[in-house]
Amino acid sequence: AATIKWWQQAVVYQVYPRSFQDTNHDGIGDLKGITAHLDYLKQLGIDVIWLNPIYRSPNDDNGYDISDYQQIAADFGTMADFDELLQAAHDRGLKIIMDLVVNHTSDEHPWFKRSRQDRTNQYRDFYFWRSGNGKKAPNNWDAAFGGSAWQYDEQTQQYYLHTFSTKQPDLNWENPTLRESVYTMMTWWLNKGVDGFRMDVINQISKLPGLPDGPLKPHSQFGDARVTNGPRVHEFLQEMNQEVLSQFDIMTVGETHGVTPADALKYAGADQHELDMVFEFQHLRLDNSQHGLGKWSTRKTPLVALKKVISDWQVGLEGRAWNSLFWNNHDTPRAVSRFGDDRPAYRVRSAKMLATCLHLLQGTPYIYQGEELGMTDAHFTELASYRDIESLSAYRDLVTERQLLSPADMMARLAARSRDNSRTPMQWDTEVNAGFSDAAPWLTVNPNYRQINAAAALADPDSVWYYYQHLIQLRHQYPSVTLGSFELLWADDPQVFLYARQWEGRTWLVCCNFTAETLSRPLDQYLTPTAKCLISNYGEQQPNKLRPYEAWVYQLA
Ligand code: ISL
Ligand code: CA
Repeated sequence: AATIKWWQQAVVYQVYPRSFQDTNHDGIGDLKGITAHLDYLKQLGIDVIWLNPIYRSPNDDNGYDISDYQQIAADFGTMADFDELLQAAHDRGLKIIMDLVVNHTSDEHPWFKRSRQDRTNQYRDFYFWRSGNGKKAPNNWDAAFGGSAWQYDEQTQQYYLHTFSTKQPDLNWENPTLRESVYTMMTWWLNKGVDGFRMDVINQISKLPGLPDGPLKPHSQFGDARVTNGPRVHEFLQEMNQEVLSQFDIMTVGETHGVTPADALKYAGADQHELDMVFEFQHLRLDNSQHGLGKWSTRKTPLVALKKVISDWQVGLEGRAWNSLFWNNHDTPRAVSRFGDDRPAYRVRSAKMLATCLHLLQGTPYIYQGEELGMTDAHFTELASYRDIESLSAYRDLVTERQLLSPADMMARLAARSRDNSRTPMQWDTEVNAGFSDAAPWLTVNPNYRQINAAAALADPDSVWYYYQHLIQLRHQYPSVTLGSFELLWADDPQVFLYARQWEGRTWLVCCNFTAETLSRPLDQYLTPTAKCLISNYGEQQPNKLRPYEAWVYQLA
């Protein structure tokens, strides 16, 4: 039998600490709040918790701007709180992986404060400092949160590079001292006992030599900052692996925008000695704008294209690398609102359908907090409800400054795509603010918490929650789920996602109706009377029929 690594059989649960549970009445989730819910997570059956950044930060980008890698943000508690959380998790057999954000720091990090003081200090080269062309920035790159990727700094009369906000200067990985400092910091956390890292935009750490202009973006004076998959990225990751990662029994997953399955074989190939997995985003870009506005669109994902992307990843990595499986995270809309149907009549059914579709694939599934409740998008109607830097800067850019979109149009696009959709507080019960906090929460609680909350889910055997618990049990019980090969059937069907998994002569068939319609399909060619149902969201299958958002898994005889 193939040797299975522990993280190949694991299910990961992503906790966004700011929105999980407040325990000290400031409206902000904290570490003690996570510790308080470990039994809830254990009962769900997950194996690993991924924590979004909890380090000291001025919070320009909710903790992705770190001013001290070895201190806990005061909002979240203390290092003693962290140690207690880690111990309590380990006591329950749960692992914890940390977010590692080393493409950039905060401009308030001591490295950057020193770096900006003069042109010759020993930290100068930890970042990218360049003189402009006259009054123009060193190149035409755009920043992810709007405007130029270069910020002029009066003190030394040069520009620094920031591919995200001006408060997130990019680190220069060409500098060996910087790399060693990062490795030392990583080793410090691993020695503490953390079980791995999710690595933020890790495929951006090697910039193109000479930092050349990128192709002009549609409707923009800026060019595409071509910073992904640079020439030295694999060398850096192999060095990191050799010096740090390979010394510990951990799991690593790289956040890698703009990668194909072929790229993933380099980052996470079984014998590459880099990372264990990557997050790919091809399946989350299929509903992007067709008019050059990137993610700011209200389109729906076409199912045929979605199936093709997923199939390409399943087949492309089979036996050579390992997939990460996810519908949503803290940067995306909620799965049920985006790919399912969050209307009351269909929410539960479609949330279970999406869970079936994802959890039966080969790879490691990631559940984003609240997904197990079928939590929905925020559906904000006021700009003032939004907190996310990306949403606010996109509105300023597209509506206020360039007037490419009307306010109403942009509000519809924010409602469909804002990162705040998934960041609203966790809905625990029907108490004030959904039991998240008794103070005003940092981001408005979704008013649907009166119907959608953990207490209600735990009291209802038919809830989305128990369905996730069942899916996790299936994965832990049957090697078919972890190891079976994947084959897409009915590739051109625009409404049904049908695939087979094969393991040691056994075939499992996974069928998902992605629509609110009742469909007829020739399923009896597969489902003989002896086929055995392993899980479904309606009960027994009806011959050659699929009800709205019906999903099932059968073992064929
Ligand atoms: O959020 C995005 C699109 O809506 C992405 O383009 C995002 O900027 C990209 O996935 C990188 O994300 C990661 O790094 C960012 C941080 O803001 C995100 O929260 C994080 O997941 C900068 O550190
Ligand atoms: Ca708090």
